[in-house]
Amino acid sequence: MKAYVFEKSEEDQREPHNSGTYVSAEDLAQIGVLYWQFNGEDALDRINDLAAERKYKNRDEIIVSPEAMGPVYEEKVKSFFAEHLHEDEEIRYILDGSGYFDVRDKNDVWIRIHLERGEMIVLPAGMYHRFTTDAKNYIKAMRLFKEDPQWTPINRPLADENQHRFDYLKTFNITV
Ligand code: KMT
Ligand code: NI
Repeated sequence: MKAYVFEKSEEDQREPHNSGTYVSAEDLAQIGVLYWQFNGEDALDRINDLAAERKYKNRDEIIVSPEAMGPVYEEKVKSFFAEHLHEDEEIRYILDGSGYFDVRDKNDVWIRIHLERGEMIVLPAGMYHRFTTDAKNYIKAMRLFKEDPQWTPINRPLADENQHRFDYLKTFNITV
């Protein structure tokens, strides 16, 4: 995992946009982002333990790549990159490939989190974020859910008035 302040530029969203200002896993935990690395033979057991502990009952797998998605790939990549939140956690385990999860910090600054195979992330309900593949254009991820898949994105600014947004801000002491 590598996390840093996203530097805005005219480059494609899949380029690194690395400002050189790095952010630690502890900093991410402060805004409610959880992170683990599960590699090796017992990776699946450890995911299963975490899923049991945190009551993630369902899961599926997704591949985001031009090969898997065909001509709609570019469109999909753009839609994942629209700033949004969910009313439930967003839980991802990277099975293969890599990609960027961008999250808003307490000052509404974009933090870019690069994840690779074996890494797992939980974004809290109500946190604004977006996703993109990186320049390799390939990620395979396990998506876990507390209940039935309920990951409808609610885009900004519509979600500004959402109760899950208010709850998130309150929990992490964020004033807007
Ligand atoms: C998301 O939430 O944007 C996605 O599910 C993208 C694929 S998971 C790496
Ligand atoms: Ni999302």
